[in-house]
Amino acid sequence: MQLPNESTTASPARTIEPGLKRMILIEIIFPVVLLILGIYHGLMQTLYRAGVIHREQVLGLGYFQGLTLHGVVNAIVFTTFFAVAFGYAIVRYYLGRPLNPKVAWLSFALMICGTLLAAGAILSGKATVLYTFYPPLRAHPTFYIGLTLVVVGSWIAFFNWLPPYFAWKREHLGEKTPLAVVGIFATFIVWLIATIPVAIEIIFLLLPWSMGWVATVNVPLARMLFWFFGHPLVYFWLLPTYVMYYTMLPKLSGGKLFSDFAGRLTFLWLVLFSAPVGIHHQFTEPGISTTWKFVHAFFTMLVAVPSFATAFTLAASMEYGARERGGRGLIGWWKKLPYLDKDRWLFAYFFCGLVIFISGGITGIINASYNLDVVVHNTSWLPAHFHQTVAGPIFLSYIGMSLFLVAKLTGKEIRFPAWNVSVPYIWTVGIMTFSTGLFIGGANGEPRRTNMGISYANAQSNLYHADWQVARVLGSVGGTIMAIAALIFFIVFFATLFSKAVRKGELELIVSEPYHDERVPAVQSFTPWLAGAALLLVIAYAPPITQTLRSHFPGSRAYSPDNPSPIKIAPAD
Ligand code: HAS
Repeated sequence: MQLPNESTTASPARTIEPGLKRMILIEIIFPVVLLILGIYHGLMQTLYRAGVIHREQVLGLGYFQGLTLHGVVNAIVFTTFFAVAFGYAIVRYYLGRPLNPKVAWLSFALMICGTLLAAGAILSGKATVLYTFYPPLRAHPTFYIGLTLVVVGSWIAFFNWLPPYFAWKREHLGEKTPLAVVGIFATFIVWLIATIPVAIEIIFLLLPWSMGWVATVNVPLARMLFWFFGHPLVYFWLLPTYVMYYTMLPKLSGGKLFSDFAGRLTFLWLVLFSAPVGIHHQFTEPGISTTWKFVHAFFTMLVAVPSFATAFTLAASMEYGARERGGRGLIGWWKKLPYLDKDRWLFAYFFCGLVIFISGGITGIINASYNLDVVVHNTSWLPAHFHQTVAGPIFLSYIGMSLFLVAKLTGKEIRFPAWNVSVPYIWTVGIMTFSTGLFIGGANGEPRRTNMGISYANAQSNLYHADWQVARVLGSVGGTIMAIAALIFFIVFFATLFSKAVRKGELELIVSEPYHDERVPAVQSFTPWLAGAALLLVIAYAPPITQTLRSHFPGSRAYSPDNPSPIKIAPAD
């Protein structure tokens, strides 16, 4: 990507170690290949749910098996690999120091092995537990071990970034840490906070049960530990996107980041509030008192604050850029943004994500409003909300940046540039249509995670629901448009990857200068925010976990999604 007429702010490319370059490339290409499988199963979901398919399985893979693949590949594997690869690029680029290659390859090997183990378990039908894998659905031990290896591998990558970071700090006493580095460190701090409870869940509850060492599992405790992980997980996904939005989007718009302080505050605020909110996924569950549900609802409102700040900061940054490019008037400056500029194509990927996120964010606030959530919980409203977040800004920025890094690191030109710039727009049309259908259906009681092709969307079935027809049609049309956008992306991505190099492959990032470069001491150090996060976690989770441990819930035996009776077969089968 060239940035014409921007010589004053052009960012230098870095020649990096060939081993690190190869590793970043594989960490991007491997999950993009898996994404083909993940997205195929997304399309199949919409077809089952619309009643286009009236079967329990297609090509030997069942509905719930496909849904598990869709969620695990897209939401866990693709995101974690991307965050690690992007983290390596940010740390190496901004801190300018080589990283320990042995540690990097160890992390890489663990993540690849873990993914293969988990994928094997899902494909062989032994881990049909959906991406939330909460009991009493039980997976084969290799699924849990595989996921654990992916997580441990990603931790090791983060630990590998600490020595160069501390060395940089020692050499640059009194200087501000680059904003992108603060963002990527915030990402992995949130990840560490998130993954500790899920590690406890897997090691102490799920694995012993899955190995057959214990007959039953404590479901309420497992679910609470899962959501202790599950909500910070979504900010682990969001933070790399915010790093791109704050450090690259302003420059792509032709200008500067309106406020450096807003970026730092957003990253650190998410460290503080991303975890003590998990019970907002459990508003309807018994065994948790309303007091703690209310406390988590309150904290959830606070976790949305930095996203509001982000909306205003990015709008101001884009306005500044557009006015620098000749934009005039109260509204007229919007016309000067590079929506279809083939050289600044990444702008389109970021901008479309922002547009989708307006509705994804507002529906999040609806979910968080405790009593409103009772109406939408476990309906198709939920996948509509989370596709407008994770499959909106996050997916578009991740695939855009994957293509950008691959092109830069291999020295290739983007192939089919006009198609490339159309991808985010087609995707946006698709996802808005798809989620409108799911929102309408959800508000009318249409359930999520249901093979409606054999029930509510099957005119031959007693359960047939004619009044969900509009929702079904919109959902499947939108899903098909999304699949078309993804197909075009894959063509561009692989055509670029397999084309001839036209220059030396280097690490190059887009770097925005700040317009207001404030120096606010409160956002110069992680320490007070980490202490605050620890305190909030104790306040938000110690009482409900104690409550759950003291309750006398009977343990549950294992179930599979297609049978209402517990599984009778030997434990680890
Ligand atoms: Fe959520 C459920 C609440 C954000 C993901 N969420 C989920 C699930 C997922 C998920 C995956 O309180 C389902 C899990 C499952 O399988 O059960 N969510 C929120 C709230 C926010 C929020 C309050 N969620 C996210 C993000 C996600 C994500 C981000 C992925 C990364 N969510 C909930 C709740 C539930 C839930 C409940 C459980 C419900 C239930 O019943 O189970 C907030 O963080 C959102 C704040 C965002 C904003 C938007 C700011 C807008 C911006 C764009 C500006 C645009 C510009 C362009 C500048 C306030 C930044 C302008 C251009 C023009 C043309 C105008």
